[in-house]
Amino acid sequence: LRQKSVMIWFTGLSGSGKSTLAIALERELYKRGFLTRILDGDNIRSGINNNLGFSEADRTENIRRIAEVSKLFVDCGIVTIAAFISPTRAIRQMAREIIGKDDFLEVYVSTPLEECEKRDVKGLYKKARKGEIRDFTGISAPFEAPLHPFLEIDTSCHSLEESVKILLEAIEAKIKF
Ligand code: GGZ
Repeated sequence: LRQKSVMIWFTGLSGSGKSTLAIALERELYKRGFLTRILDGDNIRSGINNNLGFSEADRTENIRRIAEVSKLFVDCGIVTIAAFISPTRAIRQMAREIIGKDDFLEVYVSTPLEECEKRDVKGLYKKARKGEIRDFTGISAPFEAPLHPFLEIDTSCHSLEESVKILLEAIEAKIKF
C-alpha cells in the first residue's frame, strides 16, 4: 500500500458544509488512488449509534464510538474522513486522543451561524428557533470553535472547488501523493 493514512476530522455547525466538503474531498482522493472512508450522520447515527440523541452525554458517546471505529480504519491504512458537529473542545480532544495526535487533522468548517441558518437545508434551525428541537447546536446548545485547527474553511467565502483545493494542498504533505 503506497498511502499513509490520516484522520481528517471536520467540525462545525449543522449546515456549515462538512459533509459536502467530505464527499468532494473523497472524490479527489479517489482520483489520486487513495482508499478512503467517510463517516457521517447518515452512516453512523442511523446505524451503530441509533440509540443516541443530542444531550452532552450522548454526543460524547457518539464521538467516542466514531473515534474508536475511525481508529480501526486508520490502522488499516485508509484515509478516514469524519463529518460531525463534535461541538466541544473536550469532545474533540477525546477523539484526538483515541486516534492519536499524529494522525489527527482537525478541519474547522467555520461558516458563520447566520449563513448556516440562512441555508437551513433541512429546516432544523427554524424548528430549533421555535423550540421544537431541544439542545440544538448554535441555538440552544454550545459550539466551541477550535483554538488551533489544522485548517479552517469558511464555505460562505469559498466555492466548493476552492475549498477542496485548499484541503488537498494542506493534506498533501501528510499523505504524500
Ligand atoms: C444538532 C442536530 C440536532 C441537535 C438533530 N443539535 O444538518 P444535519 O442535521 O444533517 O446535521 C446535524 C446532525 C448532527 O449530528 P452529529 O452526530 O454531527 O452531532 S454531534 O457531533 O454533536 O454528536 C442535524 C441533526 O444531526 N440534528 N438534532 N439537537 N444537530
